[in-house]
Amino acid sequence: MKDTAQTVHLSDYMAPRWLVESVALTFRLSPDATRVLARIAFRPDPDAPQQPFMLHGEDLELIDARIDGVAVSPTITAQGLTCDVPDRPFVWEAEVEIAPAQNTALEGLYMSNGMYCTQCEAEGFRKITYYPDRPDVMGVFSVRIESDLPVLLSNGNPVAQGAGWAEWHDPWPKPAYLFALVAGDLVAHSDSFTTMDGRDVALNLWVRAPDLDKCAFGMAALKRAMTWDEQVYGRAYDLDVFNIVAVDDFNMGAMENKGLNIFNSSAVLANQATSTDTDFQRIEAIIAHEYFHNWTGNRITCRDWFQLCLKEGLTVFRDQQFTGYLHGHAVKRIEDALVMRNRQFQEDAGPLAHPVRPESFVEINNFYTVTVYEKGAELVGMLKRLVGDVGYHAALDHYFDRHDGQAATIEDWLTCFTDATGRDLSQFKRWYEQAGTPRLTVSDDFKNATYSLVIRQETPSTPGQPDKRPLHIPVAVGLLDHSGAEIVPTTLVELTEATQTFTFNGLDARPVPSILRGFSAPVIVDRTPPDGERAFLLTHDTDPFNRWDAGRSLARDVLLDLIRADGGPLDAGYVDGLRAVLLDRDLSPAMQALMVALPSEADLAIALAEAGETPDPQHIHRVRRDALRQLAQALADILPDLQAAQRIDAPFAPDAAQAGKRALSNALLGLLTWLDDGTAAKAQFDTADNMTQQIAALGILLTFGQGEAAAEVFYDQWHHDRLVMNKWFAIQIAAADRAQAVEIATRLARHADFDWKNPNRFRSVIGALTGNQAGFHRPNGAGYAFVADWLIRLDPVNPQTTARMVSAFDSLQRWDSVRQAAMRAQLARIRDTPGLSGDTAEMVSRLLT
Ligand code: B3K
Ligand code: ZN
Repeated sequence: MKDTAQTVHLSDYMAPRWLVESVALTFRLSPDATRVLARIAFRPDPDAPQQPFMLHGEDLELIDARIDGVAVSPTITAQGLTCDVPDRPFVWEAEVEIAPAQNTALEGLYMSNGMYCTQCEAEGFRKITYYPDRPDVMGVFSVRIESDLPVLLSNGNPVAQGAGWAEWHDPWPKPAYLFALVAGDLVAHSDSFTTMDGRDVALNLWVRAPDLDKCAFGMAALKRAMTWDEQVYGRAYDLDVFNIVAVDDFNMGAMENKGLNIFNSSAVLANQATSTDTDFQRIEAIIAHEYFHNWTGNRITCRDWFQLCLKEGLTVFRDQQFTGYLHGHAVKRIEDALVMRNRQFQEDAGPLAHPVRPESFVEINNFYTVTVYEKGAELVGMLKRLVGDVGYHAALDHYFDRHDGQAATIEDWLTCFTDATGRDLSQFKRWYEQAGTPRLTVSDDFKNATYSLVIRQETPSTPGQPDKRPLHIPVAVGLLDHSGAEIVPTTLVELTEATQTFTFNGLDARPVPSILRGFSAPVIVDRTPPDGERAFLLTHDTDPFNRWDAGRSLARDVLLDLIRADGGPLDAGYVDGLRAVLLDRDLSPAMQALMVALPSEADLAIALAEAGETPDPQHIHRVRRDALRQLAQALADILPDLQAAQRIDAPFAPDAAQAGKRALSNALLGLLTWLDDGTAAKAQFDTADNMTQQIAALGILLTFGQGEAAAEVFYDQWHHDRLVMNKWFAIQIAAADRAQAVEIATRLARHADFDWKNPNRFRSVIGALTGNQAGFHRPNGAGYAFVADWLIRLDPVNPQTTARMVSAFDSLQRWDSVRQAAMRAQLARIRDTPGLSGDTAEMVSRLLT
């Protein structure tokens, strides 16, 4: 345990004096007394500044230490150990004892259902042995595992095995955070892949025997990802085996350990009966993401943890491209923009705001955020727009050629773009350094056949960054005439000044502008469109993203008006627009499903707060529900036929075309339920042969207060399946009426199947309540108290998952003074808990400042 929280600063970076040539580890596995023997060949880097020899280590019992075979007595500190060493290459040997069965934090070596597994990123390797646990120290690892368990895995290629032991060797130098070990009673779903360089790779997905029927989709997704990375980035796999292991107890989605990816079972196991289309898409994306890390993260890693976005932003961007290729780029862009607007913009606007490359941290695990990941990916996308596709791939080729085998920085990355394209990116670099979401205020004018757009940019201050400088922002613009024809196709204008004017000459009439096409930059556009413009764009915009966005912003304004007026009739123009969308045969069902979805309750609260008003979550919930009722009644004549038209007669496939139809069908079913008293939803629940339709029907019935019996049937059907049970817990809370959500969560937290030490199950109950806005933000503070109670209980067991969920309080500035005070009181209660972890303490203190 770290006893004093220390802030680490980017500006303090110092190159390591002691480099690792090779590491040989032996594990003698035992639940309460595992012995780890390490033999590490160190050499001094003559170019690095002199520093005392220090190895990180936490919760280790040192049995024995030697240098070049001679016993030494290092000084043990809270962070590790120091020792006098010769100023020349030497061999360090140490034996330590650890207790994986007692490791509930799920970081380092731990146990899950009788199997051993590891999670080392970011700083978990120091809980396994004493080591320079920093990403710029890369070594070649050999591993021997001794255990009676049948399957013994580590990184790299298998070398030899016998009864009770196995040896592995990873030829690629790597930082310790990519180390992994698994030992368990597992079976493999196996396949193979031949790379473009002719290497035959054995592929294995290791699971517990009852899960073998949930492996085929993940394996197929892996092969699609391997092919795509060869075709699009020219990157092939570089070992003889690629192993994936599914683990039930895992703090996040998955981990890209070299040659041995470890996955939360919810992020890899799937089949038609137990998984929704959303699960399939998420699994495909995560498998691709971890696989893509093999180049962007593993072959080229990060110099230090401040550079986290170097691997995460780029790898998210790559997995977004991959999903877009499989599921349609327009639909994917909308999904990604929703994540940015609903989650990242909120982080950027609240007390947890930080730059994509943070400048300081206490606990790096608290910075695996939507800002580092998703905004980090947006920065890659902007670079690509600025330099074009050819420039982008030239820059990436430079990056892979120059930095292979290195631990790199954002400076290295940007230099590759400059060298490949000649573009000066010094102003663009501010995106990495400056937190907050830029707001573009746009006005326009038409005179003498010239249309001008005046764009002003402003980034609000964020914690620690009161003053912001102008950013280099790519804004994609198109102009339409009044018949909907495109008179200026998508054009990229580059905003670099605080205010800039862009002109388009030789136009016959004032055009209709379509601004920020494809969501070309992660910014907020502030513009009051003339009456009718959004309805026009909803019907005519040739850019699918902006077409959707026009409908979305229209819907938001319609709902905001209703909220302010405390109800009333739904705007007829909006209803007509939606009707046209639903009847438009040129739109895909997936796109129609996105367009028919109303802005979420959180969306509406955010919009009100942005307008300087104080949202009332219960009121928003009521008005939005009434809007849905009105929409259903207004579209009553077309809903049944439309829904019937989405029927799929072909056998189930988790592909984009079928998923789009099911998404639209379920959206329509939600509306139909206002009209048929749940008959169609009940029928769908009873007859569904796939989880997408079964759980959607259950959710709808629960929303209408008719789901109790169905929830029981569902439990009887699925209580043996832990992944489906996570859904069962979560949906009852997510769909609960505002007045009952806390009570339902309280009841479910007493359920015999609520295993709160399992992060997935904890998130399914406690996390689900934080996602039910009207339920969590009850004015009496019961939601806050319930969540705080559980966070206080979980913290000593699993600080990482606790700290992550504390961010549910991030929205506090949005609410009225009573709710704010109640939220602060609960945060203070967490803060004052004796023995609180450093992880949670950092989050709470950032929220309370
Ligand atoms: N790199 C891991 C995340 C590790 C999180 C450590 N707290 C998964 C990923 O982004 O691929
Ligand atoms: Zn990642």
